[in-house]
Amino acid sequence: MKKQVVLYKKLSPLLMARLHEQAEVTLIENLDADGLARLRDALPRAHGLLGASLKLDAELLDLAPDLEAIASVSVGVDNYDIDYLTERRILLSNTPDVLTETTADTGFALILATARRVVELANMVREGRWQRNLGPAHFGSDVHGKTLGIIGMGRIGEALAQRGHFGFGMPVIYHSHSPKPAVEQRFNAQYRSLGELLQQADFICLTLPLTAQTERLIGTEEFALMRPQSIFINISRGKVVDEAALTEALRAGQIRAAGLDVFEREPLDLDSPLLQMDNVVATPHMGSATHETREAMARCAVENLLAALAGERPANLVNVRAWKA
Ligand code: 8YV
Repeated sequence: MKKQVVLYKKLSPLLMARLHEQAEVTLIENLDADGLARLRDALPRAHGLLGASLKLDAELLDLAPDLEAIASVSVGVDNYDIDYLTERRILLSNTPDVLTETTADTGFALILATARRVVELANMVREGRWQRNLGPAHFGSDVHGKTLGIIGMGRIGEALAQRGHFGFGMPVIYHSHSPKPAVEQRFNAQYRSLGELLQQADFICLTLPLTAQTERLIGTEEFALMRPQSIFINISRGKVVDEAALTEALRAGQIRAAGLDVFEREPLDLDSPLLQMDNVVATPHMGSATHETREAMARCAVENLLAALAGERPANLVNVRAWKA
């Protein structure tokens, strides 16, 4: 008897075929009101779930008494109740390694776009406002040789350090829950307390997960430590930052600019004050969003799910305590 799998993220034909070999598949293509109703109708039959960007809380998952595994097409798992899943022995897996390089590329895209005012100046060309050679009013800031500060030295933080050190000759300083000797050796990176990093870095990049400990880690006090020429980059989760404090820091000139791929509420409201500022580059949570990487993530999630439904330990098990001894 094939297991019942509910997908709330569309997969490529190749991966759909892979799933159909092993499971009965219900696809919920959109998570609009109708899609969510269809998802709730499908949960009572579900043994496995696969998707991303949906908060799967106890209220919803109590509708799925036979659920064995959830495969998230993401590295972040802040939208899952890990304790609830572990208590129910539901195996949660994610897709950590396959998106590291692409997400770090996004981080550097934001560093360069924000420092060199790429969006603002490209729009000036597009709108016919390029009338003469650029003067100081339109100059950006250099990236090469500046101090790269990384908060959260995991896989993505390391990949960012690699780009800064080898690609742009940037001194790298970092803050993490513990020192990383291997990173220090590879990239001549130096550990700093959070306060020291905020005071010393020219680029301050958030690459840490959203947890109870990191929620609103960067707020009014932290922005006050930053230098007026510093540039703030967030490719982690919006809720790691107090967005009102960020807006005020930009308005007050406490920081020069911000490159943001994630926000407290997504999609970002069109009336957000962040969208009224030329020194803010805002992108739509595009961190891992390339054809190659999203297919690799989906492939990883499918294999994680099929392994779990076959009684095997998934390669990327998040809640290890849920795995039977
Ligand atoms: C996307 C991400 O949210 O992996 C994550 O945690 O934030 C991004 O890659 C995810 O891939 C949505 O499919």
